[in-house]
Amino acid sequence: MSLIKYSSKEITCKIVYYGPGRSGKTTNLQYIHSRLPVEKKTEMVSLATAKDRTLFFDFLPIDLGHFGGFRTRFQLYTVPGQVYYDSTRTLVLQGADGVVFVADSQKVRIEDNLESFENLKENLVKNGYKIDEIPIVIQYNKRDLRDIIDINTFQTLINRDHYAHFESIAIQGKGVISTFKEVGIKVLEIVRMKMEGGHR
Ligand SMILES: Nc1nc2c(ncn2[C@@H]2O[C@H](COP(=O)(O)OP(=O)(O)OP(=O)(O)O)[C@@H](O)[C@H]2O)c(=O)[nH]1
Ligand SMILES: [Mg+2]
Repeated sequence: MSLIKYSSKEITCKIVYYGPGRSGKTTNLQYIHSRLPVEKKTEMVSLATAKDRTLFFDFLPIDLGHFGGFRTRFQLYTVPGQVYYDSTRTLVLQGADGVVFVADSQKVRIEDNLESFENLKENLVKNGYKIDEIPIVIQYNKRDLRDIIDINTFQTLINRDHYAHFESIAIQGKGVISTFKEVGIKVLEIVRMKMEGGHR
């Protein structure tokens, strides 16, 4: 849950990129990292296998400057998508303020996407969330490939709850920033409501 520190006027929010193995979660963070201005460049931490599969998580801290007089930071994480890392996914999801679900558009990956989206909901519940209280944004990635699922079909299969959705080609950076902005705005709206509600 977002950390609002009134004494030092700091806000920290956690955003988790979730989705099936190799859908492009790490690539999203790498692109965002590459676009950070020099003065805000931070280290991106990736705990990966030799084959570049995320083993535990990726972590990218971002300093957004000031928001309502508070120094605001986002912490971006990715989960490992491979099915057998479920306990790690549950752990990384803990305390998330927003989730980006990165789906792989290839037709052959449809089942993996559905399974991963169900797994996200299960793990949110395991962490004590109600599904409708956390912002979720869906990203349909790898739109550059052949044999991809058309967006309407995708929407019917995965996005029955009408979350905001974006098409992307993360390796080219397309759609990455718009996805991030959307989840960021939603997360900050909740922070603002909390602050106005005087939850301290
Ligand atoms: N063609 C294409 N390839 C992509 C795109 N986005 C990512 N990739 C490639 O897909 C592969 C997997 O990307 P990652 O970002 O490592 O995937 P991940 O979701 O972090 O995978 P795990 O860590 O195993 O869960 C890499 O080879 C990427 O370069 C895209 O939009 N189009
Ligand atoms: Mg990864």
